[in-house]
Amino acid sequence: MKLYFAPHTCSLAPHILLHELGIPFELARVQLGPAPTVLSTGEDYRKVNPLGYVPALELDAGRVLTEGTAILQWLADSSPDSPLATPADVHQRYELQRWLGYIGSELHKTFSPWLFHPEYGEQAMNVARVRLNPRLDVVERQLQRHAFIAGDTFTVADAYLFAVVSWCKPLKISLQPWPALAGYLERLGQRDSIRAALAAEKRALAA
Ligand SMILES: N[C@@H](CCC(=O)N[C@@H](CS)C(=O)NCC(=O)O)C(=O)O
Repeated sequence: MKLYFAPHTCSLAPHILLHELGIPFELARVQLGPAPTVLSTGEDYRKVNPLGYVPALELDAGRVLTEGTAILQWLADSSPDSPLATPADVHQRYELQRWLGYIGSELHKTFSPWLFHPEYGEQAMNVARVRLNPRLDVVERQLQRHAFIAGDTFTVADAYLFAVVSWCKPLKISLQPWPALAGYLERLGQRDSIRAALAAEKRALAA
């Protein structure tokens, strides 16, 4: 199994999950930009994902899965005995879907143009910054009531939330208004899976 990734992006989420589940995998680093390429080969990454987005997961059968939330759930369900597999309980299942949708459309895609597309300009970035506040408020309220984003146990949505909200630091967004979120990031940052994924990203950047 091969994970196409780029350091400091949402591909951190499936990277964390691969460690969490103990699934053997290799990494292929993608250089994001106008013409994304897999650095080690120079090959055009759009052959893997036509939009040039990370993450993509090459399955052992050679098929490629794109879209972060599908990858996360595919990985979790490929270990059906894991507590990370899709919950059987209908309420829990849709609570998880709710948060995956929320993180993807309300958080990730508010941050994303700002981070990866400076051509959107300063005005778009200022709008994104303002729009983030009420969206982080929603997360804060949930984390005041629960240890994890979809309830009281770690789920695939936590891997995704961790990856996305970690962007606050490089963007110099203070987490002071969201203390439960700040504590959550601190706590999750101690997880072995997250430490291992971040260490691998660091090694990739240094290589
Ligand atoms: N819909 C895709 C979006 C993934 C995405 O936005 N990836 C970002 C990194 S976090 C990216 O590759 N951006 C490159 C670009 O926008 O050109 C998914 O959810 O997997």
